[in-house]
Amino acid sequence: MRAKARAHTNIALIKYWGKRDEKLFLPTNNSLSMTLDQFYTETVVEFNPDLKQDKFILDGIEMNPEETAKVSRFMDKIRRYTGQSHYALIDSINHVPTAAGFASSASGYAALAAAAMKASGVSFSENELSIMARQGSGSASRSIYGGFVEWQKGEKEDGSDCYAVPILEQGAWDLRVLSVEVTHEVKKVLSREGMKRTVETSPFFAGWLEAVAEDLVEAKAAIAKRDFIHLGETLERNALRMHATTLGANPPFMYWQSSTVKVMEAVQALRENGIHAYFTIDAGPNVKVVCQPEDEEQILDALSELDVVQNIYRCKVGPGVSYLEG
Ligand code: 2P0
Repeated sequence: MRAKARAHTNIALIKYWGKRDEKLFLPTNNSLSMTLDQFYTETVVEFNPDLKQDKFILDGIEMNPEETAKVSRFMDKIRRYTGQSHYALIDSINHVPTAAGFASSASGYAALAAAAMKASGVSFSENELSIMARQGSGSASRSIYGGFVEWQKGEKEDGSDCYAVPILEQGAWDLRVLSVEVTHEVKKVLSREGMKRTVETSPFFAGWLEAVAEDLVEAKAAIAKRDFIHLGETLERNALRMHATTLGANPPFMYWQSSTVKVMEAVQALRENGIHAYFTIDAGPNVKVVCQPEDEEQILDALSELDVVQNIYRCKVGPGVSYLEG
């Protein structure tokens, strides 16, 4: 009736951008990510027959009814799937700098799904776990696994073939990600809303779907060969293509700030000097720079000198979900 799980965040190298079914969290395209070692969530779930409703504690603070209701709707999905009938105490600690604009929904829902499934007492496969996590937040489906992970969009309407699969294990390729924080501000257009608006109104979305399918093939080939330049060129191009769709939306929107562009220019300048660094950007202004271990220090030094940079977090490839005592 009680279980504790840890899950790490992930960074998409090929982006999830668009849903074909909002209720079931079914994406329009496959995506591919690298799990990160530095940022993670630990969650305890305890089903308790004495509780009259779910209770949600985040970082030691009991959450308000609105936040609790969000998590409770997810717990209802777990209860329906597992046959568990009791309400639960959910106690979660986020080791993710959310105030700095880093998303915790991937690690958050992956850890919650894992702890809740385990606590329910039923046996379940990793596919089933990925499917459950997906229904909290799409990118959480990928955080079940460490290393490099592909989330397959599947074909079925019920989402039963829509889950993540590991494509390269954590220790198989040592890449680094520098998470470059340029602002603490909360984003203006949330990713869920931005995705929806883009699908519904951007004439560039059709082009995105065509491009992302090609980028995925390139990225997988590059990972299979451990060809960093090929992967870097592909991931940077894919991020730019995703962001291009938002400019075509109605009303249009943009996640970048001038500071974002400064970091992008600095990365391009490093490349002109023969250093292999490539950027990717999610639904916000901060930038992630992907590189190989031998270039990390030099890239860190160069980016640290930019006046727009507030903080740089250094990440390696991280592990998948683990279950903990306590
Ligand atoms: C990704 N993003 O692949 C993409 C790239 C943002 C840009 O996954 O609505 O929080 O909960 O499924 O997973 C952010 O979207 O969206 C995201 P929901 P989620 O990482």
